[in-house]
Amino acid sequence: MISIEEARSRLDLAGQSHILQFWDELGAEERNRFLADLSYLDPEELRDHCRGAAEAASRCSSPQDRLDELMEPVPMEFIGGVCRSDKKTLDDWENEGFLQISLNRVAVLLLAGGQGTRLGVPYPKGMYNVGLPSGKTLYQIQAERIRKVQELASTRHDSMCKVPWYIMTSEFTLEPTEKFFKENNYFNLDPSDVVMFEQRMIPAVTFDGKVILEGKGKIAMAPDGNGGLYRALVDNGILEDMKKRGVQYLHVYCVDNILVKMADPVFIGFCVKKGADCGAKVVEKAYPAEPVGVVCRVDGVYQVVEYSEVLPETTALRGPGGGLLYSAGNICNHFFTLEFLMDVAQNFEGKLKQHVALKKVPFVDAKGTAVKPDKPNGIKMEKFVFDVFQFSRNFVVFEVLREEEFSPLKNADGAPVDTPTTARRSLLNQHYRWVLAAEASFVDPQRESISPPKSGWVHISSHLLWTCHIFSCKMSKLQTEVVHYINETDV
Ligand code: UD2
Repeated sequence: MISIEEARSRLDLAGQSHILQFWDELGAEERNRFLADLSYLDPEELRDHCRGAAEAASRCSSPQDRLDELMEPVPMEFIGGVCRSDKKTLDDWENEGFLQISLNRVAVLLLAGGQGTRLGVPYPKGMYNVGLPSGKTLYQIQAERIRKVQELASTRHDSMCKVPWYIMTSEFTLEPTEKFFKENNYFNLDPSDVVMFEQRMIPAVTFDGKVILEGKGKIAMAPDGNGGLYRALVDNGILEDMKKRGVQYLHVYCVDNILVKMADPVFIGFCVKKGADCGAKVVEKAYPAEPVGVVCRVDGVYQVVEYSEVLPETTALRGPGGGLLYSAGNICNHFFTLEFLMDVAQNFEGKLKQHVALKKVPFVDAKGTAVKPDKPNGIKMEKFVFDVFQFSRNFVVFEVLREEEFSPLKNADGAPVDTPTTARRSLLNQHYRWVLAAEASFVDPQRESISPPKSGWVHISSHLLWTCHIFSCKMSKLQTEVVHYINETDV
């Protein structure tokens, strides 16, 4: 740990000496903790970060920084996808995906370092229970899907395969996530196959480039965005770990999509067969203001333009057929080869764009009084996970059906979209469709036949918890054709 003299001289160098303005008022323990935090700050990096943030914030609303004029939609023929392909092609991709999984070449990587401010719960989003009859949390649903995909690949190829689960957390989410997994016995996954690591945190800055103090002895820090992944992979030796395990392909996804298909064999197989080093799943955008980025070309290069960085009039543009011109909605489901990630780590990480987010950051004022601002007062700089697409040599896009693959949990109930209620309904509706597709029949507890329940009422679960009892399904059909991603065998 550094001394107070050293801290002062570093902060002077960075032009941030105000950080120690309350030093004399701190107790011994607080001082130690503060110095420990300060010892991680490199003065030059801090100076550049603060300057860069203030400059970027002053520019961010200026027209020359906008990409709207340079955007072009992705040509339709470039997009592969579920609806555009026949059964044989889809089967081929799925077979390829399962083969790669069975050879232990596929891992999943969860981005779970976000603070989940919109949902407003004081714990990591993955621990959220959306109110399914089984009471399963997002983490449990994801863990069970990993077990299921491992099981299916193992059965098909007579192997005992593993799909390691890498989980990127942040200072906010690491401890509770670890505790939650331990308390839940890692949801019956092998703990050595669940690898948690932490992304970096960076200081929030005022509009005039000063680090914000959250307390008298505490800097307001925030995770460096989900594009902090690439530094975190290096900081924590994760790329080596992947290499050691023989992993070649990564499915990277975000925590809050209740319908996420873990290590989706069709998507993996599609990307592998196309020889892609990088790929993105998309759904057709539902409405112009939907908060998803769009995959498009900017100056001829494929990339995602985030919803927060495009003008409303651009998102509302219509194509010749009347649909949205920019309709390839990013759902934060990405494919990367390990080789590509290594290339990014070595050659491109430093070139990733810093995005500006203007936020309400609680702070202490000059008198040391805690203030909760009611309008944005601070700048948080973030990198985005998809900003590496531009460095890809062979980038592919894969379109999937929204009702099968995308229903994110972003907001608390009461909001019009992306709430616990909408997420729960999406999953239950999907199970209902699966059961109907399997030609199941529905019976009451006395085994009397009843008419099918309403959609949104069927929940297939390993614990046999559903609102309506289902006894006489054609199980072989249900298992082989429909129940690919749930951990269920005993309906
Ligand atoms: C993300 C996508 C957006 C769209 C949407 C779909 C990005 C930058 N944007 O927007 O284009 O696909 O999802 O739901 O990917 N996270 C971290 N560390 C951080 C910040 C976030 O791990 O510092 C994780 C977070 O825990 C979550 C994921 O990244 O799992 C996406 O973050 P978000 O929910 O804040 O992103 P959103 O909805 O603005």
